[in-house]
Amino acid sequence: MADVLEITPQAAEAVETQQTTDGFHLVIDALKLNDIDTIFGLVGIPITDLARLAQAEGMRFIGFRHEQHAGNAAAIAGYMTKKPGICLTVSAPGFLNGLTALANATTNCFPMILISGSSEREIVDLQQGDYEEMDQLNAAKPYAKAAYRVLHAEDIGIGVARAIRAAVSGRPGGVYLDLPAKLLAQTIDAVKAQQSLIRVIDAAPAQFPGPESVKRALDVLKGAKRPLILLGKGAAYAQADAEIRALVEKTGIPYLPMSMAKGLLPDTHAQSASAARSFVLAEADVVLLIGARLNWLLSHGKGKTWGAPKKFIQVDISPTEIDSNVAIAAPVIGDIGSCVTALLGGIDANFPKPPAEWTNAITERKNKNLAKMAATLDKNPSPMNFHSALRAIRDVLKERPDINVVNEGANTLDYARSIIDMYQPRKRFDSGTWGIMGIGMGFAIGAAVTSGTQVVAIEGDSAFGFSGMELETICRYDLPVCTIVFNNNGVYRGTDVNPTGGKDVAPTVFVKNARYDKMIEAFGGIGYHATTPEELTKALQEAIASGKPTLINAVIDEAAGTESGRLTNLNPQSAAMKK
Ligand code: ADP
Ligand code: TZD
Repeated sequence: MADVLEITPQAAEAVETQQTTDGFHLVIDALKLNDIDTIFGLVGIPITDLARLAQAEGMRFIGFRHEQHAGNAAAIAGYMTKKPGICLTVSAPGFLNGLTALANATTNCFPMILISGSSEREIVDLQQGDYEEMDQLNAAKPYAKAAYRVLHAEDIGIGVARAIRAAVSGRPGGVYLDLPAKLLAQTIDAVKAQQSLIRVIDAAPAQFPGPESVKRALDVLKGAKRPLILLGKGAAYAQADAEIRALVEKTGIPYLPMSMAKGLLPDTHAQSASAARSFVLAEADVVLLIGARLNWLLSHGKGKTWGAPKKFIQVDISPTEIDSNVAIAAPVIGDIGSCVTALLGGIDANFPKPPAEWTNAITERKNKNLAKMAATLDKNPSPMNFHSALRAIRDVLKERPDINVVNEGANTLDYARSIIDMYQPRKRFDSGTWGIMGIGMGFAIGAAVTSGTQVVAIEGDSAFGFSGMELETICRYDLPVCTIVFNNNGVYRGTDVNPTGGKDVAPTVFVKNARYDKMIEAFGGIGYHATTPEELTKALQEAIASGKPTLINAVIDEAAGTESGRLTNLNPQSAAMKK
């Protein structure tokens, strides 16, 4: 349902003065009408004027150095706000640079809209060789939740409305909107134009679960001897924080957060089973999945990780997610807020609590693992390793639970995920479903612009390299982003050698002892060089206190960590070569 606008005072004035408007203005009007206030992008033909106009009309335009990072910023803004983040690019190459971010958004269920200018249809379709010619609409389709093209100015309102609805309704995802250059320049009667715009009503409507599905789920849960709740980033996205907390606390069931669901309940919560992850996954007999998929990150719900056979209850908005990897005993289909509320309706004082035998076994395992981890974290090796560096960061961030944390790398990602506690929902943004490198600076900028608060990006040196040029963007907009580069001289580690003894270094090796801190100084930011946990602590405290663009070059032992971090099992050939 959408309402057609009443005639506005501007439109009334336009009638009197016989004004016309054009595609450029209508795109901006359509976005603004739907409360979209920020565009992330990179200008050029044919969208430079669109960006200028957006700014002139009071929107924020954040210009990037590469479209992929603008797209990632838009995607994370979408995840944080449940409103589609907007990325604007030029045609063909600009579009393709943005497409990686669009595909990543779709894969991660983040709502975003990639808007790209495109060349003349007549020339593209006859393949006559236009400037930046490409059939972008068809290129986008396999990687987007939906893709649309607008050919007539009077359809811009519909195009934008369809894109918004597609991005945020049901399972969120990336949407492509193709705007040919000719469309932007088209003129149209101003009154007709205003009347063609649509304000989208209830873009992501509540979807209530069937009562029988709720009863089935509660029955399975009641029969559990060793229940577990698994929270995914869908649960964080849903913004049903109080309901989810109530479900966990009323049932007393231990829970595990997936990485971006960390902080939905504070990681220090007594019921968190994070420190006994392998144990609970293997031993649980009933698992309630809330906004988490049984993909590779959860070993597809089977195999050694999952131990004995178990029953799954799955709460998800997408019906086709069910049974995608293993049989689901009790699917509950709907939006997480509605589903969790419905489940809570069936949980009263008589609802069986998980047996003490189960919760005590978890506590015992947790305490053992936490003590082991504390001993590792307490060590002070020289040079610093992942653990001692992360201990320093953990202790600073503990004091500022409001800080947004961006995290990518291999070892840097794996260790930070388990060592850095999160205390608030939607504060951790990482490589996600694909394990993609390159989200770092895009997510950091998106999070800083969206929240207006401090971001700390914890980056492997290889991971950082994918988006490092966006340091200029961070400095240009004076964003409170502190990037910490875990510098161990290479992809994974810096110790590999070329077995031939030839001049080229090994494929994983970078320039030794690089000074990433100097990079940010080139743009007026503040660089720090830290070789000990004490220096790292001091630098991070200063960086956060300054609220300025900062970068800490944290020197990590180049022999620390493992190849592929914890994904060594996905890299059997390399492991075999090293034996
Ligand atoms: P993680 O990587 O944290 O395990 P995934 O991205 O695999 O999480 O899973 C997120 C799931 O959440 C997806 O299956 C998606 O359909 C679902 N989802 C996203 N938003 C909602 C929502 N508002 N209500 C219900 N399910 C949702
Ligand atoms: N390219 C892209 C886009 N995504 C990827 N995941 C990879 C390449 C492969 N890859 C990983 O999976 S992790 C990684 C790469 C290149 C970088 C690891 O090195 P790092 O991290 O320096 O960032 P650590 O912490 O030193 O291990």
